Amino acid sequence: MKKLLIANRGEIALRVMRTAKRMGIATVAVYSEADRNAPHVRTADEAVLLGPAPSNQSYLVMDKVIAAAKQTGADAIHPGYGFLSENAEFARKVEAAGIIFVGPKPHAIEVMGNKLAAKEAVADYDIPMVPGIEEAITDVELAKEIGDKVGYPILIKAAAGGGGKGMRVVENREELKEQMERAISEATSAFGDGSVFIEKYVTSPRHIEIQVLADSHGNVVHLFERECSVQRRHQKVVEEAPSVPLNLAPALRARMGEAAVKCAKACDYLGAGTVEFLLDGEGNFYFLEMNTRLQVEHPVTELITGVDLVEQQILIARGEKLAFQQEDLKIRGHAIELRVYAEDPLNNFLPSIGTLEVYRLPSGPGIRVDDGFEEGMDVPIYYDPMIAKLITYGANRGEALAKMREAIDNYHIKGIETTLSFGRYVVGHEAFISGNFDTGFVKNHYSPEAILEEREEEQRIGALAGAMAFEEALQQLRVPN
Ligand code: MV4
Repeated sequence: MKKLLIANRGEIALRVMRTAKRMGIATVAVYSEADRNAPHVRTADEAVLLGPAPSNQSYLVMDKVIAAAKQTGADAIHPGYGFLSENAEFARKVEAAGIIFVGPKPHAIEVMGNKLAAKEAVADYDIPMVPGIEEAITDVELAKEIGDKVGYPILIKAAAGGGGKGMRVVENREELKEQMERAISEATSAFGDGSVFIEKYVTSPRHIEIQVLADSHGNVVHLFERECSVQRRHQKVVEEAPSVPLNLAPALRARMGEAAVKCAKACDYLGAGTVEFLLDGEGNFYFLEMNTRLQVEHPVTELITGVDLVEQQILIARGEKLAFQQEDLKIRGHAIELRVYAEDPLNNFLPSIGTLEVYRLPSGPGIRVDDGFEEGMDVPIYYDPMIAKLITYGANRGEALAKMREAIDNYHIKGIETTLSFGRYVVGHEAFISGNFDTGFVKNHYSPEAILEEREEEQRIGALAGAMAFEEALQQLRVPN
């Protein structure tokens, strides 16, 4: 691999380039008209314009991306996350063009892209799954039988869904018919595939995911867990590694890690992937789905393991053997990531567009910022609203948390609203600090008033401090020495 095209934009394009450059690999950026002046374009050795701003005319056009690789002589393509990263057809086209796809084989992407196919693939591997059915269902009478068997509440999920899209909770038998008809019609219009299936609804679970790496020589390892329970409408807000409950239960951690490795083996996985589980209050865990890409929150795993996941992706894509085994991997310290979105937490998280009039980063030991913006830039409306990831590291969770609070306070953004204040509220909340929280955290603990109250409190303290300093200054004036 001599020249890598990064089929993405923003922070993840820069993140991939950083490692490629360190490995002596030349980089090619692709960009849309809205991203002409974006840092990822300037950072790359070469850049190719794909087309107009909307992603369906630029970053999502497979043939344009592949043509850009051919034109520049790139011998590999890294898809990042989002866009074409979990598109089996794209992976197939890249391979057919004689270019290395830095990611799994099309087959694994396809299998894991369908939740029912995924369950079927891992069924023989002794991986715990939520009670329910493993096939598409349309018959309401049959659904009622299943509901009675597993017990209410139940959850109807779309086979082609994922990330929470197309899910419906059914509280009792009487609601089932109506909810099922809705779920089928929603899935048909959203995914062009009306297949739905049923699971028992696990109430108040934690969302724990396990990072895996698989090489082309049959070696698979896991790199422990990430705790991703703090989400707002299926959008992650804060992620951390390791997870508090798994720190208290090393045997459970080992079992979850082994289950994740089995998932990777079940679909003949290659590269970096993530297996999602639900963990209930009794220490039961259940397979949810496998994400066949590098994830947004991968840095927390990098910080606690010392492994550069992009480097591993590249080495694996080159056909090299993993240089370490499971026993070589250890958790060291604690890492927390806060996603900074251009959204207004005081106004129902509405996208906030505009110019970054002030954009100053926190820095220092234990602080990492992965971003794709600079002071003076506009935040375009066409793409994901995430502008940065603020990641902190400490010897333990308390230190990582203290660093996070300090880093948020030293992150200065003016010109747009961001979710920094929301993040500050989360990491200062007693439930988050205690580690005793689940996927209901935001719903149970957040309201815009909570941020406003915190702000007023800060202002009161600020005013008080000012008044005290003034008094002190007066005293000094009165008592000459
Ligand atoms: C569930 C569940 C409870 N029971 N499945 C949401 C994302 C998708 N990957 C699966 N999701 C869930 N599946 C059963 N049987 C609860 C969720 C869920 C959730 C999962 C992870 C993180 C946040 C969540 C928020 C609401 C619901």
